[in-house]
Amino acid sequence: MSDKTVQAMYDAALGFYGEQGIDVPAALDKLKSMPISMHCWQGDDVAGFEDAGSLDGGLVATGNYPGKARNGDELRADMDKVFSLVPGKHRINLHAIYAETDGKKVDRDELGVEHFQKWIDWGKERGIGFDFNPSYFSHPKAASGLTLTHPDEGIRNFWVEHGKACRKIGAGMGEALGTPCVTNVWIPDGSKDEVADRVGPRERLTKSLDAIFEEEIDKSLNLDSVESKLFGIGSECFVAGSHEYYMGYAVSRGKMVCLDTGHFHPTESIVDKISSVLGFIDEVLLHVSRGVRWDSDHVVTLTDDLKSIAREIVWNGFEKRTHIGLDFFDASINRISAWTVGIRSMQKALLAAMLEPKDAIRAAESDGDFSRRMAMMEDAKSAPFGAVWNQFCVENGVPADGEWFAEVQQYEKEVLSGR
Ligand code: RNT
Ligand code: ZN
Repeated sequence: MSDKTVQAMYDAALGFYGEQGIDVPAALDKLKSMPISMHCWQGDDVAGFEDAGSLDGGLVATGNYPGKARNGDELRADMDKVFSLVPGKHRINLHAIYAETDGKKVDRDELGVEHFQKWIDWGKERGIGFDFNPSYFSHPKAASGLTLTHPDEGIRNFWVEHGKACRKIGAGMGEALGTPCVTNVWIPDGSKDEVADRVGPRERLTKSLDAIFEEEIDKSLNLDSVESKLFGIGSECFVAGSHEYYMGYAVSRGKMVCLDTGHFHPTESIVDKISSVLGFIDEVLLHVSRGVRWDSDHVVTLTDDLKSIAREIVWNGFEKRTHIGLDFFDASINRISAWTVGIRSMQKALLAAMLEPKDAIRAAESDGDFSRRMAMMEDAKSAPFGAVWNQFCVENGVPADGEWFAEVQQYEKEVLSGR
């Protein structure tokens, strides 16, 4: 689509939204101020740089599309490519297994911010913020599937030290980049089959977490978050870090919860959870994913569920209290394309929500006129937000819909095919 067509469609859309009293430029300003935290692990199927062997912890990346990043430089180049295809300024979400140690073996309990210097330098140049995650998987000491709940104190302590090290790394990144780093704890700990003791593992988890969080860290540098899960591959019958567990933990300790869209019952959406948890904790982290029949971590697309999540954030003014991160890993398609679709879809969902006639729909609701509410909600679904989106892309110097994929193909030909 030519820039001229984009402009003509935008002008028509301005008329459409203007008639409803919706301020489109204000929506675009707001959208521009909302970073999406781009997860590094889509770039290499959660492999990391440790040479740790195969992925575990119940995480599964299926497919073997060629061209995956093999080191930090390649991963950063791929992420730069994505940044050139998505409007606005975003963040990067790193896992501890993406440390760069110059060929030296540095175990996870010994990692420091210096092992992320290349990432930090790169982030500084781009003026972006980072988020971080301890990696409690793909390691000999996690081979049993247990980490912070492990009955062996030595192993548990190793993972506690890893957690402490990661918060310090998070704070170092926050300091270097001038924006707090959200450090999110997710552990795989659970059991494939029925357990005889559900209390012991949770008591050990609480002790481990309390030890990890013992040191106070300035919230302007690092923010702690804990991520629950209903079940995983290999932990079908029991997961120690359930939603209720972490909800209680977060409320009692002043931490954030991470709501991963794939971590609940397959038909359960996180839509209702956002306003529920924000009634009791200050901020929430989202891991936006797309579970298909299970926590399959498909690429995020513009589904009704995604639109409802965006509406919850935007209609309630939760933009500053919600940290939006993506969490998916599809190895069956071009990875640059996967990331680009995920980020653009998330942004489109936010934009669509901003352009909906929220006040008029809420007025229908408070009048008790549910026919009018439904009529307005349905009509809003075919409003021309796509025209506004394309203008936003052009204004921000990135390709509009229908244009960006050719650039991915070109990059695949020139860069990825040589790997
Ligand atoms: C696993 C969690 C976790 C991971 C990443 C790699 O089920 O969703 O967030 O996907 O940390
Ligand atoms: Zn997640």
